[in-house]
Amino acid sequence: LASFSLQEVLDAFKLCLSENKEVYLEHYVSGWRGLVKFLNSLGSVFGFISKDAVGKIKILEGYLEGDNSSQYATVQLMVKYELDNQLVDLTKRGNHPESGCRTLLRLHRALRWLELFLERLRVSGQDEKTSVMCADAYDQSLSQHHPWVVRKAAGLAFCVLPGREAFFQVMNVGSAEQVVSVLGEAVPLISEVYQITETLYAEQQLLQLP
Ligand code: 1Q0
Repeated sequence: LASFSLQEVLDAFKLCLSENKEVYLEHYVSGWRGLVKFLNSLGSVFGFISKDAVGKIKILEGYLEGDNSSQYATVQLMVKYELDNQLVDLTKRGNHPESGCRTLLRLHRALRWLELFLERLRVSGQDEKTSVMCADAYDQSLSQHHPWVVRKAAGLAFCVLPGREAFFQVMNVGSAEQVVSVLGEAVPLISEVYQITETLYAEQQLLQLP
């Protein structure tokens, strides 16, 4: 099993955007696969998070490999296809609890957390705690979509995150300076992918999908 590399995740998110700023689902999913690898290397405390992410990745992979795969080439195509064919539960859970739209929305919300967390890491000083950076990013983003019990469990998991130095080592890109420089490249990329998806979902009023 190949070990995690931040560069690999960065490459996947780079490949995500087409020339006319559409988001390729294949590379989006592959970026998440890389992130899950990272999460798994942090230990079993993160298992409940990793399990949920893997479940969602698998759902999207299913569409990518399924009979209608051409309709899932980009997020833009997926949204149009699923809406045009009434494949999305819009107001309450019903016949389509695993639509591509609602599944991607969960990862999309998590991508905002990632953007905030990586930016905090990038500008952090040597003595700053990853657990605090992670919790702050979570409180500003994903936590709003989670019930109390999930927020509680997430908070407990953050406490056992490795320190900044060990964290940088697991990223596997070299010295702290190199990590900071790769993060400087990664954050704007992730941010752009996030913004494009956010705008699309807002236009289609999909930001609250059950
Ligand atoms: C490094 C620490 C990682 C912390 C991840 C923060 C997210 C915490 C989320 C905890 C919730 C997970 C439990 C399940 C929640 C679901 O209810 C929820 C909604 O789905 P549904 O189907 O019930 O409506 N699911 C989600 O909100 C999706 C959560 C996905 C989280 C995916 C996190 C992947 C982790 C990546 C590690 C990134 C490490 C960053 C540094 C690496 C350098 C690039």
